[in-house]
Amino acid sequence: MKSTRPIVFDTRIDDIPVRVLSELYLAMLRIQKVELKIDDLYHEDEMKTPVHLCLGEEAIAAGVCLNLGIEDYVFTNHRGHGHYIAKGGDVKAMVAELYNRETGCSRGRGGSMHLVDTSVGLLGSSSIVGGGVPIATGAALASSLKKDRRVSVSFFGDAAVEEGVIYESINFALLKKLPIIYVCENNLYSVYSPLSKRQPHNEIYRRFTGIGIPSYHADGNNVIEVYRTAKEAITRARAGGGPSFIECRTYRLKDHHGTGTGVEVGYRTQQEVAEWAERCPVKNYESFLLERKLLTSGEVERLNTYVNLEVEEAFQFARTSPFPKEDNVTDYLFQ
Ligand SMILES: Cc1ncc(C[n+]2csc(CCOP(=O)(O)OP(=O)(O)O)c2C)c(N)n1
Ligand SMILES: [Mg+2]
Repeated sequence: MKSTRPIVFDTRIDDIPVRVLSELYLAMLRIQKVELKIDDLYHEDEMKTPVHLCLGEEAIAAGVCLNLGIEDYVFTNHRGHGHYIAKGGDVKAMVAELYNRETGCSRGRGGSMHLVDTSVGLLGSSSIVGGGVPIATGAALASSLKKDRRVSVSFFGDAAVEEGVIYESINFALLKKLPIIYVCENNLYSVYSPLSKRQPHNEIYRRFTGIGIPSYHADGNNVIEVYRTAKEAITRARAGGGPSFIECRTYRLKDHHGTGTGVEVGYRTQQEVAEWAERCPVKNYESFLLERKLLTSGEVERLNTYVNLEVEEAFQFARTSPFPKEDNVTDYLFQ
């Protein structure tokens, strides 16, 4: 699973407003710094939730979600921190959720894999592989019937395309021309199993081209490529042109869950992780913005200071927030 290929940013970016170019950076920075802080504090065992960090995958969440409005819908999976943050979610509420507090976005009852925040259109997270896909398709059907011009995005991993429900959902979305984008974050692994041992072809999007859905692939570590690809698909969906499938190839720099790298478990090598760390979407994009003089080093420093503060505040808020009370702990749960 080598990829020494450098990230190639398109130099013709005049069509993207400078404001958007820096917002993409800010969104990725925010995701990265929150994840790094979780990584740092997880050993304290105060976050009573499994965590699946998305370090290395920041560009997909940012590149897709910055094409969406707050009224649009996002559905995510077990690796959903980045999607929640990029959709405009409240970092304080997300971190409080990991600390199981009443102030969490799911009132502390859900944890990392069950983030929900209807105020920003994050309608749900499912830890069942592929589980969010039919639900997102249903939301797109509702939008289509109501003609509310909302677009739904369903994020899932490369393992989700091994579930039958995705083919049923896409068939239905095509039939009804639903306003939905299926975004496959192909990070080359399902837990400890590499893609090459699970699927006959490593270009997932080609399979979907075969079933008739417009299918794209983008370098998932190149935020401009993801942003442009998602823009085309989302614009078409909003205009009534139906669904699209986007495969974004990427790599998670951390283990499947928790804070290791996976090297200690033995299913991948230090060299592979190091090669992909070179392709860090945030650092590479930052260098691009500096080289192109789209941001100055002073602005980069200010943004970093700003986000560091935001993250500190979020963790402070979470750790000082109350837990659900014993007599209402089962509120909001199906019983
Ligand atoms: C239906 C189902 N089968 C198996 C699992 C166990 N499981 C949890 S995450 C995961 C792998 C997910 O891989 P992928 O979809 O590629 O997402 P990634 O973790 O790589 O982001 C598996 C098999 C599950 N949660 N649900
Ligand atoms: Mg995967």
